[in-house]
Amino acid sequence: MAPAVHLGSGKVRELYALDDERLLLVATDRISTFDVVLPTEIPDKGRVLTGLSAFWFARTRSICPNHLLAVRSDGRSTECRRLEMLPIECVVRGYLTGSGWKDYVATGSTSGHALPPGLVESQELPEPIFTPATKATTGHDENIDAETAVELVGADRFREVERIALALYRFASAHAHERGIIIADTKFEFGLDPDGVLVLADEALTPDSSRFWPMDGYRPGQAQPSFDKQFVRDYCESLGWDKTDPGPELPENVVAGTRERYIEAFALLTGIDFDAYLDNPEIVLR
Ligand code: Q0Z
Repeated sequence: MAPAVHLGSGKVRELYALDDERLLLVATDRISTFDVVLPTEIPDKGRVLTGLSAFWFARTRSICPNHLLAVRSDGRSTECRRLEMLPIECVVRGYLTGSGWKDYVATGSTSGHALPPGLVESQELPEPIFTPATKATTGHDENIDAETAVELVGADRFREVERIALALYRFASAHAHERGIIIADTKFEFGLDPDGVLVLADEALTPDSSRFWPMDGYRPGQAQPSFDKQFVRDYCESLGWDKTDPGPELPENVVAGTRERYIEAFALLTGIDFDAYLDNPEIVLR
C-alpha cells in the first residue's frame, strides 16, 4: 500500500490522502478549551468522536449521502471520499447560545434571522435556524447572512444545504432528546462528488462540532454546562489561567472524569457499549 500523505492538521484531527479519491481522517485524543489545545490528552476521546460520527452517518443516509467509506479497526480513523468542499460552514441552531446569542443581544437577529423579542440565553428557538458561517483559516468563523452565503455557493445550492442541514439537525436532535441530551447547535460541512451531488462530510454531530447539554438541569436564562468539557473548563477557570497558549496540564481526576463523560455521551446516544465499539468499531454502522 502507498503511504498516506499528510494534508493538514486541525486542532485535534489529522488529515491524510490515501489516493486521488480517498482521504484518511484521524481523530486524536487532543482536547481544546477556550480555543487552546491543552498539553494533556483525554484517552479514547478520538475514538468516541469517530464512533459517534460514523453512527450518525449510518443513520442519516436517507436524508443525505455522506463521505464515509470505512471505519478502521483502531476506532479513530475513517476512510472517506475526497470531495470538493463547499466554502461555508453549515450551522444549525435550535437554542440561543454562543455567537447566536451574542448577535441576538447586539442586534435582535442572527445571520439575518429576525428573532422574537425577549428571548433569554440558552432558550429554545421557535424553530431551528440555519446560520451559515465563513471558514476562517485563522481566528474565528464569522456568521454570514443568506445573501453572502448565496454569493459563495449559489442560490440553488444554498437552498439545498439549508434544507438538508435542518433535516439532519431535526433528526439528530429528536434522537438525542429521547436519550437525555440537548443538541443546542451543530456545524455541518458538505462537499460535492464528481457528479455534483451534495455529500455530508467531515465529522457530524459530535461534541466537537456541536454543543451537547445534559437535559437534566437545563435552565434557560443562563449559560449551560457542556456535556463533555465542563470539568476541563471549571478546572481551567479555577486556575485563573489567562486562556492564551500554552494551556495548563490537566490533573488525573479531570482527565478521568472527562473521559467518562465522553464515553457516557457515546453510550447514551448510540445505545452501544463503548467496549463493544473498541472490540469492533463497525458495530456503529449496523
Ligand atoms: C476536511 C480538516 C482534519 C484538518 C478538508 N471528504 C473530504 N473531502 C475533501 N476535503 C475534506 C473532506 Cl472531509 C476536508 N477538512 C477539515 C480535517 C484536519 C482539516 F482532520 N479539510
